[in-house]
Amino acid sequence: MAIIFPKGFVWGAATASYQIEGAANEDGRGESIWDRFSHTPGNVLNGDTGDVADDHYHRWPQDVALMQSLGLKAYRFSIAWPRIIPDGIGAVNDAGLDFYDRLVDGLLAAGIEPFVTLYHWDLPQVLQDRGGWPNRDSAAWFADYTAVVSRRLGDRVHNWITLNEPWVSAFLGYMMGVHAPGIRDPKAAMQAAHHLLLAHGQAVSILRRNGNGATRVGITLNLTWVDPASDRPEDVEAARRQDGFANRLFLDPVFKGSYPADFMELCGDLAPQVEEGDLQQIAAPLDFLGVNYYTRSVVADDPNVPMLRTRSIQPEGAEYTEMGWEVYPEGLYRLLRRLHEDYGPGAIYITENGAAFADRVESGRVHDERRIAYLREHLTSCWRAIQEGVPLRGYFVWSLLDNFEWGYGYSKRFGIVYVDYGTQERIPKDSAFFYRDVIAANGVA
Ligand code: IFM
Repeated sequence: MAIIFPKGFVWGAATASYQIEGAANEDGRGESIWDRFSHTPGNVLNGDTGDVADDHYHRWPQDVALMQSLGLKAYRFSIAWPRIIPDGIGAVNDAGLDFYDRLVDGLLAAGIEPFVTLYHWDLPQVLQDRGGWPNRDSAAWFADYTAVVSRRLGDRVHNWITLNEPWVSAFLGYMMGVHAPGIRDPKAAMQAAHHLLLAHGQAVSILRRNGNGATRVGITLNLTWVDPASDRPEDVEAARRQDGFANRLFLDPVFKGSYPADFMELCGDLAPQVEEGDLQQIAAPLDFLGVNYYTRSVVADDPNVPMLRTRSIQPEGAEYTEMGWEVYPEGLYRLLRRLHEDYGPGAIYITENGAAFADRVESGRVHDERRIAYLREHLTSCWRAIQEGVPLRGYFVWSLLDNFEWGYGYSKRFGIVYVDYGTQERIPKDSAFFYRDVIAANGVA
């Protein structure tokens, strides 16, 4: 059966600044929390850093040509805040703005629509030294940065994503300490989550003001489908708690203007300080929701685990990626249906979906059959959701290129294009050719 997508469906690929750019010390770029974190021994596998990464800062024309050769209609990338305002606040570094200006022009000349993410985790280190996201001033810092970027690019960039995965910024960065800035403080993490959302809400009107009337604004959340490990009422309740933490903690304030009461009750003293008017700002109307989906979550009740009282289960017999994530395309279909029914965003984009596998180059080719199967199955889930009325308008594969996978360094390859880190050669994997054919056919054979 052929699966054909609606006319105008946006086919894209996504990346993020620190994961691909390199050129960490060039043209006035300041230090980010990921520079500091990755250069601190013990934080990143093999001591890898983003200093060079894919050298995209220098090779972007070649990368845009590669995108064009695949027929991409859109490209999602992020802006490195420390390139634009190296001290976090104050003086603007024109050379940083110039880089993104050239990239945007290059994309438009190639017929590729830019989708710009303002924050994909590279906070200027100086702002972390002032307390980072747990400091309420962070919302104002972000507003200033948003204004600078959108004044420069708002005439040509129509699609803006304020934040990428604020759940990860707050909880991996400030609670579990496995991401920059490496802090383990649950209370600070909850406050960071709130300030990230506030920063998002305040940025929305700035982006609209600096656009040319065609501006569309969204936020990207990492969302999951949560299943209980069994039908036991305790496990079903555990799944509800997990859903509160993983999904509703961000969806409810953005789309309903309130935090989920059941989750806030669980938080007790850890609940964030929320000021009068914050939630109205956070719930600023959006044009779209960006969804990053990789896997589902299966949980069991576990009274020994503080607060959430849940334990993750890895279902037996399932397929797992190199990240240890279960391949579960049905979860994407169910998630999309649920988002449509419970939150009704005007449009949804899959802003990330993809998988890491242990790719190998053989005679100049990378036969990544498992990635092709992963993509095919997840695209089928997207198509099913569209048939049932979900306003899914586009899909961005994660990722265009193999890149710096945060705490895992360069050990995990998510790209549809292989990167030889020794030579910086780009080798399109079989999945890139598969995706090229999907785009050309506007569907999956
Ligand atoms: O590489 C990351 C990306 O930066 C954010 N979303 C998940 C990806 C895979 O872990």
